[in-house]
Amino acid sequence: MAARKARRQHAGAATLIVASLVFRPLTFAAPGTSDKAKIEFYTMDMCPYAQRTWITLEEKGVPYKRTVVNVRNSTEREWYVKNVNPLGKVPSIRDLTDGTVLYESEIINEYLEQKFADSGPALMPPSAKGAASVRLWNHHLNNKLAPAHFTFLMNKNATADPEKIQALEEALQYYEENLKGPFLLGDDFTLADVSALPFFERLIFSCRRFKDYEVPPRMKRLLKWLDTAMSQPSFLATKRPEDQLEEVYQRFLSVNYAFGGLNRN
Ligand SMILES: N[C@@H](CCC(=O)N[C@@H](CS)C(=O)NCC(=O)O)C(=O)O
Ligand SMILES: *[C@@H]1O[C@H](CO)[C@@H](O)[C@H](O)[C@H]1NC(C)=O
Ligand SMILES: *[C@@H]1O[C@H](CO)[C@@H](O)[C@H](O)[C@H]1NC(C)=O
Repeated sequence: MAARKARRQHAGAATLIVASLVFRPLTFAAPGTSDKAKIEFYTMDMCPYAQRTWITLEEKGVPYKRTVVNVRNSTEREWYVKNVNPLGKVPSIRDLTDGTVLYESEIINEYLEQKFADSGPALMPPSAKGAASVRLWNHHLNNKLAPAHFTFLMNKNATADPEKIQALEEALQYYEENLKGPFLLGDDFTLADVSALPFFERLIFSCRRFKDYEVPPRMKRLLKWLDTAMSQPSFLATKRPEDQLEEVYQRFLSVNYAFGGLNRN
């Protein structure tokens, strides 16, 4: 990690200029979009954060073009860090209508929601309370559920599994107790549902496949919400193939990947 950072810092300006001249990442026209794209969407196919933005673009019906970035390739990474996201992560967007460049999935999604307020359904409640509630759901997801899932999944000490499951179920119970139904905030599908779906997709798949674990049947409200939210066409359009999820998690498990190093992405 430190070595990679040092290498990045020592990459000279000349290298960066050359890289930015010679390298243009592959772009794909998304189905139904054309050269009228309003948003350039920088993504990696298996990234759950990028999938949040993908779902939002589908919901809003904004014409976009998809650019796949391989941040693990140093040439691509240097180009991307210099020209798009200084943090070197996906997702990012470039608003082709005015040149605005943004990163961080939740910030991007709120931007798309406001910028394209007249397009597609509203994904943020109009009240201050409702908007705060979306952000609180996301906070719980990022800080409790996602780390609890990953810690359980990566744990290889069977004696410790019960305590990992307990932490995971505490995080799941929060959904069971607080979701309004049919969606997290009530009648409307919001950015809280959008942020959560890619993570639940991975949680359900990976716990079943690698830990022989299912979301407990007693969490009836949670299971009902999952059933409803996962039928949303925007989610179905972005759903990841199970063989590819399997490959990603096999790779994480084989290198003891620790979710951004310190459970912080
Ligand atoms: N907080 C960020 C997290 C994004 C993130 O961690 N993306 C991962 C892929 S799933 C990434 O680009 N990692 C590359 C790296 O950290 O070098 C968000 O919400 O957008
Ligand atoms: C990294 O990306 C560049 C530009 O697309 C490509 O030419 C090169 O072969 C890639 N390197 C690796 C190791 O994949
Ligand atoms: C495995 O987990 C148990 C329960 O947390 C703990 O007491 C034990 O020290 C762990 N063993 C190893 C090898 O880490």
